[in-house]
Amino acid sequence: MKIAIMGAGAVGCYYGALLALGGHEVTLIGRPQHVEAMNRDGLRLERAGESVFVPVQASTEAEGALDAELVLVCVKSADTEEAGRALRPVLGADALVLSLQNGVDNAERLQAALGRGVIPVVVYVGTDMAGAGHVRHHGGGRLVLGGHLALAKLFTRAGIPTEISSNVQGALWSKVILNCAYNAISAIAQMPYGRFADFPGAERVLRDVVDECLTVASRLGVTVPGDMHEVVSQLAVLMPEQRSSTAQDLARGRPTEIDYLNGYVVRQGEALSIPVPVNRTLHMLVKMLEKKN
Ligand code: KPL
Repeated sequence: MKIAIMGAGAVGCYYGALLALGGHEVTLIGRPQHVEAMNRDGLRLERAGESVFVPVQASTEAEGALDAELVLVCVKSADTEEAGRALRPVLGADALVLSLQNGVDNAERLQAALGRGVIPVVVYVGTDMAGAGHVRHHGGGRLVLGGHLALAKLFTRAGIPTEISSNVQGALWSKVILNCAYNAISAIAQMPYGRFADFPGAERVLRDVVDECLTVASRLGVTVPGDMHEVVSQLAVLMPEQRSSTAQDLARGRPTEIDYLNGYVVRQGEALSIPVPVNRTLHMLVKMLEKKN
């Protein structure tokens, strides 16, 4: 299948590599530095101590998605509308568009910018970019999506464990709660998840973040599946070497997605008059560090 991936960051490159290894014709659309490297050498995937160069196409332009049957949008949350506007004139009538992004409302925002339906996909993967066109995997990789059995099969066949959920909104909240718990702390401390547990008080802070988020979600009528305290403590076991995408963005002097993570929960909490002091503090500290950069 012809697949285009908008956003050649760590998430886009990781899934792009697996889909290309699974026999699909993959085009990654991203920044010139990554595009040049991928067109020259292929996309380098490092995982489980092995490194492979995967042949892919790469482009800096949305036109790279021409004729694509499937489009995975993996851009940062702040770039969702721009990606939608760029893709709109390019996509064929039958192209399926998926949002694989952090945050709760990207699929809706993308849908509005594109003028067509978008399937939200929840992504659980620990990755980073080790260099131009070079992605490293640190754990996880599971996707959760609503409905689409054929898509779930396509991903699973490419070695991407995929679950179907009848409660995608709950699944999106479950993921944003993980992000609220880990992203800011990992960014402020520039620390991998496996080291959180050593710090006295960290467990309590994580618990408070989760409780605040769950209160907001529940007042919005969202049922978050599973025991979120357990899910949060398991992430450090699943991805001990991972630093959050927020930590990676800050380290590179880039804007973070924090307004769509803890910042989103703070805005919802304010609108509902629910106190969210821990999320507010984490959000503010990351904004301060962003300004300092
Ligand atoms: O989504 C992530 C992120 O860093 O943004 C997790 C799953 C927390 C992995 O780092």
